[in-house]
Amino acid sequence: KNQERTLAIIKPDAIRYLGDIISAVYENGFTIARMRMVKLSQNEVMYFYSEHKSKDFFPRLVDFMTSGSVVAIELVGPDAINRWRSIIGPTDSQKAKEQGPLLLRARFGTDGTRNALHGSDSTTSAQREISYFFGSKYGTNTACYNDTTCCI
Ligand code: YYY
Ligand code: MG
Repeated sequence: KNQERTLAIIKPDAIRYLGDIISAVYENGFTIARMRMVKLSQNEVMYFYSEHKSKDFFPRLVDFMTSGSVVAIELVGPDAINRWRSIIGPTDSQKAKEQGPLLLRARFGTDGTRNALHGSDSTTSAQREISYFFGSKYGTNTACYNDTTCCI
């Protein structure tokens, strides 16, 4: 009861820590519903992060997220959305290191871009992001950013 779903992403800089991250997921009482490894194209990343398209860090974010494979994980658990975000810590891994060495972005991330992990920030984002990676045909992300050939 009170079960909620959220979308976690293990980013390219943290793929080498896949095992430790999966352990942390279960140690914190989450269940994995679905999981998928994928190398995203630039257009796929631009679409996933389109809320940030006008930010100065956007090109850096797209470069980083296309620098290697990612693992998308559909997490299930009580208060999953907020709890996963509080376990990973603040966006900037340097800030996470100041807040506590056990935060996952402190353990596995480096800076404000290479921060190891993603977590949905609301039920609306969680639904959108889960369908993005796990929707029918893996292709519900049809409105890709400025490109129709990018659907995963
Ligand atoms: O939700 P969260 O990932 O914690 O941060 P957002 O503000 O949504 O930014 C998404 C993503 O963009 C962040 O995980 C890293 C990157 N980013 C960046 O490279 N530089 C910034 N100053 C802010 C965010
Ligand atoms: Mg965000």
